[in-house]
Parts: sequence; structure tokens; C-alpha cells
Amino acid sequence: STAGKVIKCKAAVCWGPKQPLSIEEIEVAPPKAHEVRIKIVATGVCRSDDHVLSGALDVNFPIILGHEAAGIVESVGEGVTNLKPGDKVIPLFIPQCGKCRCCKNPDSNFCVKNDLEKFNGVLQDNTTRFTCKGKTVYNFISTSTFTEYTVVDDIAVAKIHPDAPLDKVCLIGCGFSTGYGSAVKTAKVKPGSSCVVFGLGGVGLSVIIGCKVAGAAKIIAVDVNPDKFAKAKEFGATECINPKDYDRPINEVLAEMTDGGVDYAFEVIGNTGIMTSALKSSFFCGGKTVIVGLAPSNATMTFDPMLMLTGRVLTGAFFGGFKSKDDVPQTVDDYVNKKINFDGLITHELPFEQINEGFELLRNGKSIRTVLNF
Ligand code: COD
Ligand code: ZN
Ligand code: ZN
Repeated sequence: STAGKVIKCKAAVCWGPKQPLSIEEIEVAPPKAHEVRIKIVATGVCRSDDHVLSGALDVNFPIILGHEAAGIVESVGEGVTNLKPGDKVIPLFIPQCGKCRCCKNPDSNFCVKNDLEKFNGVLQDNTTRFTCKGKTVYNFISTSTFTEYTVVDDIAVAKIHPDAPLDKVCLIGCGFSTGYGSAVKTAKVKPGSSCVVFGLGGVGLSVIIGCKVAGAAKIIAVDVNPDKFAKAKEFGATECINPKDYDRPINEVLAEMTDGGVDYAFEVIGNTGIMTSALKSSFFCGGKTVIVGLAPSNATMTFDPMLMLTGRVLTGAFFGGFKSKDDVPQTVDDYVNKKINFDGLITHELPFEQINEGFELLRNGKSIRTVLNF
């Protein structure tokens, strides 16, 4: 057994922005108290990882990126009682400590123990378990999954169904949940309602899946790239429109299509102008707008506050509003029991060593999701 020993393994180390990831041999120290060492089996390539590579996100280097994954527990540290070697797990980029003010609020899914706000790159004890060439390697948003083995805090890992196919359910660790949860949890889409989804990337398509599962009658998909429409329809869009085909504001077009406005509008691009369009396209009495996309750091959203006085609702969440430790296992169960399916989001599968190719596919828009297998 490797328990209690340092593991030498392969990892994709990011030494700095604007350079390819480098496959290196690293050392992974055993888990300390309330930590879990995980053998990663499959990991997705997400836009947020690329934000570090492009220099848009400020983190400490060197770092091991990756946050959308599934794996198997190799060993656990002292005090970890709910997990044992061999358990299938998904690392959680928003932890759920269960004790903080956010965790105690049933309507919040954030946790004060997160590393999303400051990117300190360390575990709860302020150190990491990774070294490479004698240097400390930092952790990424409580997870770090571009490695054969990682160590995470026990508040940042969920035990999942033993029959779950890890090369699929890894998407529940980020992209799928972010979209799907935005529909079923943050918006709480009602049966028979009308929805519009702006932006048809992997996350937007997952919003469509959620709207459909929730029983929406009308799901209007909006994108400037009409190549995205076929997949959108496959996942449940009832109509697809391209703003470029109209010479008037898209909210006016949507109002005509939906008897005055949609019940639910989702912005899944990260464009503050589109956020305002989404708000305007929601029905003036009780229409709900959910911001899913992360806008550039200094961008601000502006709108006439009168839009709100008639009763529109504007909200948003990371990770689809999912309380990570509670909702990830449930979502995996729903996948195993065939209540949901998102296999169509996975357009590419590559061996882990070809990780840089995975990022190329993301950058040139050729992939929806690439899953790397170890
Ligand atoms: N009008 C209509 N469509 C547009 C426009 C526009 N003006 N601009 C771009 N689009 C379309 C593009 O053609 C594309 O199809 C789509 O919008 C965007 O898709 P992708 O593939 O770039 O993006 P996704 O789906 O992988 O993710 C997009 C998000 C914005 C949701 C993502 O980047 C994000 O911000 N996620 C939320 C933040 C978060 O939770 N982060 C934590 C860990 S990831
Ligand atoms: Zn992500
Ligand atoms: Zn908490």
C-alpha cells in the first residue's frame, strides 16, 4: 500500500502564464488530518483553467490546475470518518464546511473556506502536499486535478455512487452542475414556463438540460454562432435565434415570442451588456434573470432600476447554486439512475499527456468539453 508514503507521479505543472503545461514527475505527500489523497481517473478541461494560462486570473506559481474531476480515494488522514480507500469521489472547488454562515444558510452555496476569492493556492492548514524539482507547487481552488494524485481537505470532496462512470460524472464537478443547477436550483424553473438561454457553450447547454428536466414548455436558445443550434435542439431547445439576424434589440424579439417576456432568462456568456438584455427580456411581473457567466474583472452592469420596480428578480450563483457536498452526490445518483444525461457535452476524450491539445480545442472553439483520462 502507498498509504502514509510520499507518492511520485505525473502531473501537468503550470510554471507560469502564456506557456504550455509541462508534464513532470512530482511528489505528493500523504494526507494530514482531515485531508484525503485521491487517485484522479478523469478530469475535464474548463474555461477557468485557461483563464490562469492566459494570465486573466492571478494565482501563485508553480501551480497544478484542474478542478472538474472524478477519482478514487487512495488514503485518508486522521479524523476522516466518512471516506475510505476505494471510495469514488468528486473534488469540490467550493468546499462545504457545514459550519460557516454561508453553509448554514439554506439559500447559499458558498463557504467561507473557499479559495475562489483570493487564490491563495493552499489547503486549510496553509500548505500544499505537492513538490516538484524541490519547489513547493500550489493548489488550485481547493482541488488541483491535473495530476495522477491530489490531496484535498475533507470539506472539499464528495463521496459518490459506486457505479458512477468516472469519465462522465467528472463534469458534475464543474461545467454540468454550473448550468444545470442554475436552472433547477438557482432559478427553480417551473413546469410549463418559458426560458431563454444566452450563450450555448457547455454551460449554456447544461442550462437547457436543466430547463427541460424542470418541464419548461418553451426553451429559446440564443447565440451569435449558428453552429451551436443543432446541439441546443438535441438537448431540448424549442427555438434557436441569432441576434445578428435582427435589426432590433433581442429583448423585443423575445417579448414577441413569449407574450411579453420570458419567465426565466439565463446569461451564460459573461458579457455585462447581455446581462442587461437578459433582464429586459424577462417578464415585467416576476420574470427571473440568472447570471451564470463570469464577467471581466472591471466590467459593470448598468440598467434602468425601473426594470426592477415592477417585480423582476435578478440573481446569480457559482456552481449553479449547488451546495457542493450535498448536491453533487445527488446529481451523480440522478445520472446513474438515468434521470439526467449529458454525455453529448463530451466532444473529445484524450489521454492525460495530451492536455495541451485539450486546451487548444477549447481555445479554437472546436470542443464543448474535453475529458482527459489517466
Ligand atoms: N451573444 C450571443 N452569444 C454569444 C455572444 C453574444 N454577444 N458572445 C459570445 N456568445 C456565445 C459564443 O458563441 C459561445 O457559443 C457562448 O456564447 C459561450 O460559450 P463558451 O464555450 O465560451 O463558454 P462555456 O459554456 O464553457 O462557459 C461560459 C461561462 C461564461 C459560463 C464560463 O466561462 C463562466 O464564467 N463560468 C462561471 C464562473 C464559475 O462558476 N467559475 C468557477 C469555476 S469554473
Ligand atoms: Zn470550471
Ligand atoms: Zn462553510
